[in-house]
Amino acid sequence: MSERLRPSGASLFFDQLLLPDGWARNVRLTLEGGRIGAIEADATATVGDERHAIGLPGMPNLHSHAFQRAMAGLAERRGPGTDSFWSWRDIMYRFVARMSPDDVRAIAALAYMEMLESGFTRVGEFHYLHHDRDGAPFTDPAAMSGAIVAAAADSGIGLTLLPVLYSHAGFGAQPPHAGQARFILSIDGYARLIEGAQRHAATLPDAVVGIAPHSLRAVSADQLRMLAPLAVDRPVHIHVAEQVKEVEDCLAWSGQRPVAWLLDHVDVDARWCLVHATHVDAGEMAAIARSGATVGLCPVTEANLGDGIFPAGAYLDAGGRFGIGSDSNILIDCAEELRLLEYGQRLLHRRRNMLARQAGEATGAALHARALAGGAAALGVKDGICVGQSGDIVSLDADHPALLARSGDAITDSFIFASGRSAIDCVWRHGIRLVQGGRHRQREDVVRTYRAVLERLIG
Ligand code: NGQ
Ligand code: ZN
Repeated sequence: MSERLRPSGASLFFDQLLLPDGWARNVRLTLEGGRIGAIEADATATVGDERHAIGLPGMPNLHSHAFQRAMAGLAERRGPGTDSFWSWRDIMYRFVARMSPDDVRAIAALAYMEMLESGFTRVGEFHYLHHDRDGAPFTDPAAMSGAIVAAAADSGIGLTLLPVLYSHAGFGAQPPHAGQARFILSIDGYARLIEGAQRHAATLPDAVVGIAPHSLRAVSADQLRMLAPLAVDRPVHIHVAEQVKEVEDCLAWSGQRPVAWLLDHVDVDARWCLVHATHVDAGEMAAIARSGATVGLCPVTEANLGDGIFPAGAYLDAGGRFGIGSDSNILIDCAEELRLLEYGQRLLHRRRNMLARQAGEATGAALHARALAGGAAALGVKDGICVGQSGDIVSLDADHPALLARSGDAITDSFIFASGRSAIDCVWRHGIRLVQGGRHRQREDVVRTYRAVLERLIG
């Protein structure tokens, strides 16, 4: 972490603060060395306390491909055929072919700054761009992971780095396409990458390094088995069942649907995050719930890429756990991910308050609490504002019109459905106030560097 983002001691006083067992009033919270030192509810503010009206825990963003932020909006023009996820991916491959580690650092720093400004305080970076532009490994095989770690340090966001194993173009270990050359690793190369990534990540205050087989398309059944020893005690993330074509190809290859195949052949447990899992049947949903795994939902990207709508209500009925991610970073907005998750269900079922589970439950507050718990589990950290935890806190502007005369869960509901990020005032991450008045402290520098990179990549 750079000098300018060093944590210091501070005491914060919130009129209302969302703690693990609900909203508390008049809460005095001390920060020590980046962590929460003490929490006292029904307290009296003392001189020197920094006063804020409303505070919530920062949200984990469990799935990001940071570099894709730079092409957001550039794949929205109709092509000659039927545009799909796969035609978007061709455009994305052409874009990624040009990026250097410094480019990735600048783009990721911009994306992470925007995440912080929207209320995300930790990112799960599902990182598969490993090699140089000609497909050859860098001298440091983890150089690109180093660029991601540097971007996390530049922005101050918490990082769960998920270096990705990518070896094949399709089910049954098909040879990779030319456009995938920068991603390709063997199991041995992957083990070295994890070591290198761990070395880079050790420079951050509370980084986690996990394991990420890209998908059942890109990693063979044998490779999945060989990953098991590397995966001990780490988060494990995989893309699964995002597109109907993937379900069809998996059925043709194995006779099973992707989630069913995964749960049958691999020991999936609470360390796992199944990203998307859009196309699941009732049996698969129940099996995911039993495994304790988290489903990583990315509603904005899933809408943008035409993936489909995850059956979230039925999945919650089955007792399933989920978190949210910004994936392609077409738009970076924590509240919007939660809002669209609920709205997809409303549009599909023509009902309201779909993801609250019982009468009287506040929908936005319930979504927020579930995504917080699921996201933290998926990223290998503890959730919520508790003593000993990293000081990852978001304050809201109580004078925002959408929040006037609100208290308790009505605040969370109004934030998610009625104001979104425009109500965010400050964001602390590891005890440092990185965002104030909705703007990151390093916004100008980060945007200046990003602008130079974009002018070269696109201009
Ligand atoms: C990715 N993104 O890895 O960036 C993928 C596209 C693929 C999403 N799945 C590539 N949303 O899945 O083959
Ligand atoms: Zn993804």
